[in-house]
Amino acid sequence: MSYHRLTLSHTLLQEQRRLGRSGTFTSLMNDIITACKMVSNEVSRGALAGNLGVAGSENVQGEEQKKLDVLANDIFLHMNALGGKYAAMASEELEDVHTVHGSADGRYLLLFDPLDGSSNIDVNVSVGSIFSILRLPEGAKPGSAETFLQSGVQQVAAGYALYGPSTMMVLTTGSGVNGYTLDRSVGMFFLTHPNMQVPADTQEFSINASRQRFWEPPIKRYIDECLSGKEGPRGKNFNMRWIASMVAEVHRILVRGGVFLYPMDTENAKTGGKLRLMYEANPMSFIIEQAGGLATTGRQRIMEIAPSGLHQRVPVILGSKNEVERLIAYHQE
Ligand code: P6P
Repeated sequence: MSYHRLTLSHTLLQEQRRLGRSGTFTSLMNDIITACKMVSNEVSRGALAGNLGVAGSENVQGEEQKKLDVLANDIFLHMNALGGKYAAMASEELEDVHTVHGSADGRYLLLFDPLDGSSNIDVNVSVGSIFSILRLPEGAKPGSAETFLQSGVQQVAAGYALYGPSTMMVLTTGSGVNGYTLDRSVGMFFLTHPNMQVPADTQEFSINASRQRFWEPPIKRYIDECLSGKEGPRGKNFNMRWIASMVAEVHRILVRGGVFLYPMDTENAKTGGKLRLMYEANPMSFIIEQAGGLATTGRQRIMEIAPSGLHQRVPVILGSKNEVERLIAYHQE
């Protein structure tokens, strides 16, 4: 019975009252919620809405854009500009910063990957949207990329929407992590996963094993030990998952533990890794850390990286605390 549950808007209002906030943050969060509901609707209609397939364009990453990449990006830009609370936005799909005109009092910056994992769209596998919110630095001129180059610890909030068998939103504002499920009959997200915690131990790892020949020694050692199972140094068997949709991997880890690895390797070292710092690694690291997990490059806490560019790529190892600590130790040896 949904009506016994708190809605996402209610929990935001509770937080606003608890912290004595003005309501600006609540209203900008509601715009993101609306954008995610709209993207969910388009994703779920898929072929019926003619939304599958490629858009015939490339994004700033040189990746072929799917129609839904472009549509999700437009929805995020439009819905989040209306509230006038953002000074500017940055998207995986846009090379430059998108200045929000008419937002004189915009004190926040929004970064997002509007549709992460979109290579899964045409084969009907879960995809998601990832977002991160920063404050516009005092006295900064909105619209310059430099205002976005803040380390992950500066994030005001981070979250994702997962368009899976059910549509969920997971959100942190720095006081833990809550998960909400969309009830399409009333068009509202209801609190279904309060205070999510990543189990400290796991028997499940996520890595793209086709890149094994490029792995650095610490990764090779860790994965080999997992694959050795009960008879090996870990004394237990492991299972592997790779969905190629970071949002789905992170959500599974939040629910039942695990470790996700997209490490630096000899092939991607020239670009610094695969995943993007500002709108993938940082928001996911904030969520994982707030849920008791860890997030590292193997050599550095992700949220302490001083960004050098809006689309900077970094290695990502995140999830169950004890497994990530083991991987950090292997990188230090
Ligand atoms: P690969 C999706 O493109 C993404 O950014 C993440 O969501 C996902 O974890 C990763 O890249 C998949 O990368 O190399 O396995 O296709």
